[in-house]
Amino acid sequence: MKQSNRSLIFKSFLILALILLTTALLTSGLLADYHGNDSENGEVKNNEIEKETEEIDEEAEEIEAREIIVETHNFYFEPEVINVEPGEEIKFTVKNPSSAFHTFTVYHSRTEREEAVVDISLSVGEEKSVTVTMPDEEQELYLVCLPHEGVEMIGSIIVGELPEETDDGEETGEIDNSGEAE
Ligand SMILES: [Cu+2]
Repeated sequence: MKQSNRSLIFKSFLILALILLTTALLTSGLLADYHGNDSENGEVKNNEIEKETEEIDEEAEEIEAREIIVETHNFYFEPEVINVEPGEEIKFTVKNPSSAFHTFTVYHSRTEREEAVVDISLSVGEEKSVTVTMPDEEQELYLVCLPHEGVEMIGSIIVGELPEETDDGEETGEIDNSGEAE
């Protein structure tokens, strides 16, 4: 009796184990299948997004440079401060409605004048346009009318966002070591 009981229990265990194994296999199979489909859908979506991005890039290339209109007057620029983004394509259209000759000249700074970023000369009533790619680094460019620099016909082109200046003209967060430097 005992022996047959044992074999019965053993058989039951075996059947139970088989059922569990089958269930486990089926479940894992189904899950794998589900995930498989999921990633396929994901790939399709990614491809669609890539295509859309390419289309947007192509559109962006077709967009013309941003136009900034500047007027030269006796003896100031209007506007005096121009804000641009680093690397931005800008079409400067400069108009001279004043009664004097002016230039719209842009240098990297008041002292760095080896290479002008922009240099346009305008006789009375003239209008000229030039398209320029702005520098990639954030900085303040120096705008000047060459014949009228003496009367402070100057301005600036701010590329990107420069740190705000404090009252004494020092950049915020900068250690004041002007006494030691020179
Ligand atoms: Cu001038």
